[in-house]
Amino acid sequence: MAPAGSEFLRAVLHGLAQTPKTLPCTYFYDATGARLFTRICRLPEYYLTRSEMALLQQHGGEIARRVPAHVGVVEFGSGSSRKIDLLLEHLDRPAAYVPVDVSLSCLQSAARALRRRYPGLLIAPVHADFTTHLELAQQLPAGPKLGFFPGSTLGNFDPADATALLRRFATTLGEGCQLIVGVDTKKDVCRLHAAYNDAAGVTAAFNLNLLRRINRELGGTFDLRQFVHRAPYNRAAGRIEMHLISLRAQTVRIGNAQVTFRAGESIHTENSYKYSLADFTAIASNAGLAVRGTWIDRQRSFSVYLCGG
Ligand code: AVJ
Repeated sequence: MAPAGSEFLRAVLHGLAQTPKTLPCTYFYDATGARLFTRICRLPEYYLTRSEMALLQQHGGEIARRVPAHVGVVEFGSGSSRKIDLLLEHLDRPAAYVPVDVSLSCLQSAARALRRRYPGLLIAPVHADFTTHLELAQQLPAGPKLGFFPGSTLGNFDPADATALLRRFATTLGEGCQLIVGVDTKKDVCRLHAAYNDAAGVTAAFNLNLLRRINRELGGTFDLRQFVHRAPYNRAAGRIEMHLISLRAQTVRIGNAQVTFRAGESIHTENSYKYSLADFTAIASNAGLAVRGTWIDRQRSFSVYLCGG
């Protein structure tokens, strides 16, 4: 098998050869990036995590009652697994919990904590990128399956990819599965903008850390002072876009390759799509899933959907 680093190199060189330049947002989450993301989740401006936790706290029991007993739970992009508790505590004798994540350190510490808290529950972590084809049959006992995809991670995918991803989750989970998806809502642009342009600059550091990671892991020569974070809302597309803007004309080396930037040129690092109820229902239905339950808080800050095949 090729070392994981060469896949990163290939993705980076591919993205930076595009017009406009892009970098894949999956690579935000090295150890530093994961730590910065945890700090983002605690920012006063970043309402997403708090709103979703509150929804799950408030409605976890009601959601769990719609799920059969002995369900095998798969969480796609589980990170620190801090939300699954709000379901596990209400589910009727779940058969297994399978966290899937690219960060091995997150996965291991989450599994350790969950094993302590639920000594009777089979915890079977899978170190993988959830966007790739997943074979979970060995991890999961026979019986009904529940997918869990919180945090508005779906927002990272454009509508066509989001549809394909949900369809793939349903295939992985199998006939008769259910899927809980948490997505951010369309709302006042000022609130959206503040959440991705926080006063403390943590989101900027998170975005710039991608360049730091390229420097460290791929022998890059990015000067982090020569790029700035921008995160505008693209109203037509219904998404926040994260960019790194080159402050001047410059050439950067990455291993043996060279990449040149114009002054003001952007690297588009992330999309974060926002969903109305109609937007989400359309994506789910194109993926062959029906929306069976919808939970939205009073301020309409965030939404949680229960889908079924
Ligand atoms: C983890 C993809 C949901 O889009 O809000 C946070 C990532 N980027 N601040 C999001 C993120 C900038 C986050 N997701």
